[in-house]
Amino acid sequence: MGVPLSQVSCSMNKINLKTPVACMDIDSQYSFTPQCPDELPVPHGDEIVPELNEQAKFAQYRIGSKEAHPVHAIWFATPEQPTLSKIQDDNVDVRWPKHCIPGTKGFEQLKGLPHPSQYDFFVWKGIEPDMHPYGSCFHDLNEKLSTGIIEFLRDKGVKTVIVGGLATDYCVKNTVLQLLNAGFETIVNLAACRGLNPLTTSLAISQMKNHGAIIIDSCDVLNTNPAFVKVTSLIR
Ligand code: VGL
Repeated sequence: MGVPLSQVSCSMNKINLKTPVACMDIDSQYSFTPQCPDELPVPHGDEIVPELNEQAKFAQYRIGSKEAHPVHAIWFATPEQPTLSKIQDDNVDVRWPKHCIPGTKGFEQLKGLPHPSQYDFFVWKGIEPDMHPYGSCFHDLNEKLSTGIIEFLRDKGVKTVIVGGLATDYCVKNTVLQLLNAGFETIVNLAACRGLNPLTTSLAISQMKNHGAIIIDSCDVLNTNPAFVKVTSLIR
């Protein structure tokens, strides 16, 4: 994460809690950690688990997402067409190293998180070779094909979502913007996120904030806010 936590202002006084609350663990997979150095290692990406589990204590519903990319995706970077070079197609934008291929270590959920089957709602995305979405709420870049997250949250009457995961500057940012656009009060827990690149992470935090996200340094701030109560449940 590129921005010292102390530089990010916490605006908890703006939170107007309307229960129920959901939390989200976005793409918390080994491909985005230093444990998979040839994939998309996010510095300290493997350190978010305790904070993801902590924020889940404030949520009635826990949602997860994983990237699940095929071995023959069209957007894989090559020596000739490196990472971040542009690719022209309807549902891809830039090239990336291979990552999150089912059956590999990188696809696995970080140790200490629940098994996908234990979540209240879970999404696998990017399974088509020519589709690489970022936000977890839509399968396509044009945001037409819902993954069902928004509908699930609305069905349960959720108004507030606490978000963490990897990476702050890509999938977390896009998911947060989608949730805000759908009308949810969205809290980004920085201690539960890490970014790929310091500059894009800092820009992502500003962008999320400008769109109305509430940025918090960690769950400590929820502990001291009487509007938030811890809930107990089997997977927390
Ligand atoms: C991500 C870049 C490429 C992410 C996924 O999960 O943030 N970033 N694929």
